Amino acid sequence: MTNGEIAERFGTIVSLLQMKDEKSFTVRAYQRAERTIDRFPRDMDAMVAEGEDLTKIPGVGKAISDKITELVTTGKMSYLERLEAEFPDGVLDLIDIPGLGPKTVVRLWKELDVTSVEALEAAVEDGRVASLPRMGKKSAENIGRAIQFAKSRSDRFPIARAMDISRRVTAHLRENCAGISQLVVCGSIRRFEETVGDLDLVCVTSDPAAAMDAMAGMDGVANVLGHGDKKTSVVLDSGLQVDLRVCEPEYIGAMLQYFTGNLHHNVRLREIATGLGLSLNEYGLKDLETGVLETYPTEEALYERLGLQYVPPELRQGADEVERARDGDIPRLVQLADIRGDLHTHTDWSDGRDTMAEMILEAKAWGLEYIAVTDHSVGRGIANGLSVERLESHGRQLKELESDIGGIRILRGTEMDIRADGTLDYSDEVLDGLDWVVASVHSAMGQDSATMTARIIAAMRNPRVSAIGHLSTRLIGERRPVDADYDAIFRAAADTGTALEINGSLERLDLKDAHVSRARELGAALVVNTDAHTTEGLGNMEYGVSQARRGWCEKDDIVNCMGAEEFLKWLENVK
Ligand code: DGT
Ligand code: CA
Ligand code: CA
Ligand code: ZN
Repeated sequence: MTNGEIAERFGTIVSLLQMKDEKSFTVRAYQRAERTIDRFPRDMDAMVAEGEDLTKIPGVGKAISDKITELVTTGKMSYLERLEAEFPDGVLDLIDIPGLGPKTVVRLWKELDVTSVEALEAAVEDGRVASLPRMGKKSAENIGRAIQFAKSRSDRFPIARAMDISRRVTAHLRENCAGISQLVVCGSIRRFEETVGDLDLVCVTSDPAAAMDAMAGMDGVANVLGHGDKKTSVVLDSGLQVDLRVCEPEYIGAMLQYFTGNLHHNVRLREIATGLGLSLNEYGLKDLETGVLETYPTEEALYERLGLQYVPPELRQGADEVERARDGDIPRLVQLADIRGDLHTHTDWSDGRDTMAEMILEAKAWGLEYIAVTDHSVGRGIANGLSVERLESHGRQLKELESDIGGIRILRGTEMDIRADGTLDYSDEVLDGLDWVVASVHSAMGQDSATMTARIIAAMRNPRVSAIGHLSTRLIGERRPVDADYDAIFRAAADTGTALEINGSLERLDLKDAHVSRARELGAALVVNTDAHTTEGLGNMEYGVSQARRGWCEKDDIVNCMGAEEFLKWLENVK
C-alpha cells in the first residue's frame, strides 16, 4: 500500500468527521495526519514491516500510528469502518464526488433525503436543491456539473498515482533481478499522458525467469493474469495492470518504439515503412521482398532508418509529429538541465513542511541559481497565509539567508490569492516590497466563464503581478478546470508581460499540454515551477519540464531557463 493510498483513507476519515460535525481539533489532527502521510518521503508500509516506530514521525501520535499499522497489515481500519457504518451507503458515494463538501452532503441527505448519486441528480434537475435555504441556482448548477465530472471520470489512473506505483514496481524489479541491464516503462506514462490505463514495462536481462518471477511475486499483486517466459501480466491491489516483457538486446530499439506508442503514431510509422518496402513490428523492420529483418539497438536508429528525425516520447501524440519529423521540423525541446531557477515554492511559514533554509539548500543542491520563496498570502487562512507583518519578516529572513547561504539568488515572493472579485490579497504598496509575485485562484472556482476571465485578467493588469499560478486550478481526476476564455487570458498574458506557470506538481500539471502550446503560440511567456511544499517536491521540476515538452516548448519559451542576471534584467523590464 502506498503512502498516497494510506493518506486517502485518512482523508475519508476527515470527511466523515466533518459530516458528524466532530470537534475541530479532532478533524485537524486527522487532516494533519493525512498531509504528513502523503508527503512522507519513505514508504510507511515498509517501515511497519520492518518494525520501525512510526510515532517518531512529527505529527504521528500513537492513535494515528496504530491505525496505519492496522491498515497496512490487515488492509482494514476498524475506526474508519465504524464511522462509515453511521451513514447510509449511498451517502458515502456522494462524498466521493469532487467538489461536494461534507457539509453539503449532510444537508442534501437530511433535508432532501438524498442518499445516492442518481437521487441527487434528480433533485438538481427538478429544482429541489436550488430551493434549499442558502443554496440557490448557482450552487445547484455547480453541483450538477460536479456530478457530470464525477461520471466522466474514467477508471484510468491519474498520472500522479500511476507514477508512484510505477516507481515502486521498477525499484522492486531492480532490487530483485540483478540480471536486468535495461528497464523502461513505456506506454502512456512514458509519453507523459495525464491519465494512464496500464503500465507497459520492457526489460533486457540475462535472467528472464527471475524477472518474470519477481513481477508475479511482488507484494501488492492481487492477481496474476499470465506468467510466461517472455511476458508476465499482473493486476495490483490498486487495480492497475502491469505487463512486463523481456526483450533480447538486439530488439530493444524496436520494442521501446512499439510499446511507447501511441497507437496512431505507430500507424503513421508503419505507413512510412511500407512506403520504403519495409514492414514495422516490435522486433524491427523486415524487408518485404527478402524477408530479412533489420534490428536496431536504439529508437533513434529506427527513426533514422525511416528517414525521420527522432521524435521524443512526449510528442508521440498521433498529431502531425511524424510529418514534422520528415520535414526536419522537430525542435530541440527544453530539458531539465536548461532550468536555472524555481519560482514557486512553499515553506513552513505557510503550508509547506520544511524550513526556508532547508528548501533553499535543496534548491542549491539541485544546481539552481535562483529561487523565489512564495508562501501563501493572508487570505489563505487554512494554509497559514502571511499577514503583512509576517510577510515583512519573511522577506527580511530571506535576505539574511541569501547572504548566509551564498551561491544562490533568493527572490522575496508570494503566492497571492486573486480574490473572487478580481482584487488582490496585498496592496500595491506591500507588493512593491517583493521581487516576484505569483497570483493564483484558490476560491470561488465555480464562477461563470466571463466572471472568471475578467477576474484573472484584472490580476494580470497589475504590473506587480509577475506570473499566474496553476491557471485552471484543476486536480487531475479530482477537480475540473475553471470555466474561462483561455485564449483571451493567453492574449492578455502576452500583452501584459505576465508569465503563465506550468505547474509541475503531478496532481495538477497546469497549464495542460494543449494550453501550453496555445499560450506559446499566442506569445505568452511561460515559467516552469515545482509548487514544492517539501524538499522532495523540488523534484517536480522534471515533471513540469515533461509537460512543457508535450507543449513543444524550447528553452527560449521558458523564462526560468535564463541565467540569474538575464532573468532579473527581464523581470525589471516587464514590470
Ligand atoms: P493506456 O495504457 O491506455 O494509457 O495507453 P497506452 O498508449 O499505454 O496503450 P496500451 O497499453 O494499450 O499499449 C501500449 C502501446 O503499445 C501503445 O501505445 C501502442 C502499442 N500497441 C498496443 N497495441 C498495438 C497494436 O495493436 N498495434 C500496434 N502497432 N501497436 C500497439
Ligand atoms: Ca499502457
Ligand atoms: Ca498495455
Ligand atoms: Zn496555489
